[in-house]
Amino acid sequence: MLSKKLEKALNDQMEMESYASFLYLSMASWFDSAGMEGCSQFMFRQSEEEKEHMLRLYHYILEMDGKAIIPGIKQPPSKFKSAVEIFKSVYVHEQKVTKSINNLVDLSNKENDHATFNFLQWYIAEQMEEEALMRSILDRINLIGGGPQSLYYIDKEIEMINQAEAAKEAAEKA
Ligand code: OFO
Repeated sequence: MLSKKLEKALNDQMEMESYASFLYLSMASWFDSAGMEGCSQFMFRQSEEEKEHMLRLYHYILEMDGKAIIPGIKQPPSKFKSAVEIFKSVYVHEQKVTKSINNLVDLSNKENDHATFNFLQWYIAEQMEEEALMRSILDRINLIGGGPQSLYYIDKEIEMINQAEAAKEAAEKA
């Protein structure tokens, strides 16, 4: 059984994951309009991942006899300055999510809720991976630099990363 405080905090996290899903979907749409298909597919897959993160919380709350409240999601931005700015802001957003997960872990400790503490370990590992992935994308974008065809090369690079991530996910699910 979840404490009321923890139930509320897990529901708030559902909202955060849902917002990330919509934000990344909006970025996927922007990339598609910019003709950057590789980046668009990457952000679409990230969006789906965030939805899965939200659903994982949903199922856990129900399993713990709590009430999962389906959140209203505020509209994410639809205009972005550039591809580089998008990846920078994804990194910042992921850091924000990590902080929120860390706060949840602290709360589960305070409430002496070992089951929730254990459940949250998956998110800790996931956030470490997500942050590392974003850092490596930003490093590669830096290496590509700002030459005339840089957007083309960024798109190709992200397309390859996306394929590798999709293969990794498929292997984990198999
Ligand atoms: Fe679910 O926040 Fe990113 O990974």
